[in-house]
Amino acid sequence: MTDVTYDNHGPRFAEASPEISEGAVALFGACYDGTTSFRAGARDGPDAIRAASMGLETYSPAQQLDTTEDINLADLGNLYLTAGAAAPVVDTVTWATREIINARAKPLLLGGEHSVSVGAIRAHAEYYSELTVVQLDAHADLRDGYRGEPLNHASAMRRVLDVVPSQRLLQVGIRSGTADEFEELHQSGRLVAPLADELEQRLESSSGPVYLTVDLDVFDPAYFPGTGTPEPGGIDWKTFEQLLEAIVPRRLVAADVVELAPRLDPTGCSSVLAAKVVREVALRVGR
Ligand SMILES: [Mn+2]
Repeated sequence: MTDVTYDNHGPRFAEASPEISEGAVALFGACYDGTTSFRAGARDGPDAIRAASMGLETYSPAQQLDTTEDINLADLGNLYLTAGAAAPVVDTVTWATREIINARAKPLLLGGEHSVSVGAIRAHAEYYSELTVVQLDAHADLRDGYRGEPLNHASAMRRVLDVVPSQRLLQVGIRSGTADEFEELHQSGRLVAPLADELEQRLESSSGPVYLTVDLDVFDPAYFPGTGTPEPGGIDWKTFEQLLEAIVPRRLVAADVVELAPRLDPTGCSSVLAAKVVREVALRVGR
């Protein structure tokens, strides 16, 4: 195990504390986009989310909770990561996630591209034998490697399936993939329509903790153009709120929010949407 160290000199999310405490939601950034195949820039996601949080209320009318009053929110900063290959980056994310779990806090990882989620999910799968992973995403991410690299943003859920059984992965809102990927999605029963009722029902048939991975490209590019691989036909804000509400808060132990590439949206609205997603997810994880 290598030392996990953070760059914590930059701004923090909203009014989050720099110190981790028991029961806190612990934000941490993984500024990595080394395997991006189309348009890079997700490495800038975590700091753009923090910058956009400054213009956002800390109160959520939907959940009637405030990040400064109703939960303990910590922001540890961005992990120091090696440049280049994904494997050492993902290992570092695993080590950092273990440290947060051991501190009895709840990890909330900010990406970065989707491969960083694999690191956090691996740590949770070690810790919880009955972990269910809920993936909100436009893409199946089931390629068994891509361009010779087994750890890739397009293989994120294939690598999750190395550590989580198929029936404990729910793939919500998927609308892009190969014929093979869709055949597998249908045959495995992992594909869930982006409807709150359906997600709620599917979660009721399992027990145990839930890890939520939000690839922001699940949103329609009309609302969220600032991402590397946009895909028309996505969800809107209201649907996201309802999907989040379908996850019982006491089961939700951790989450990640990935794939904001802020420079691809010069209006800055994608960063604001991402920051609002982080606020809502943090409140759901932390309550
Ligand atoms: Mn995606």
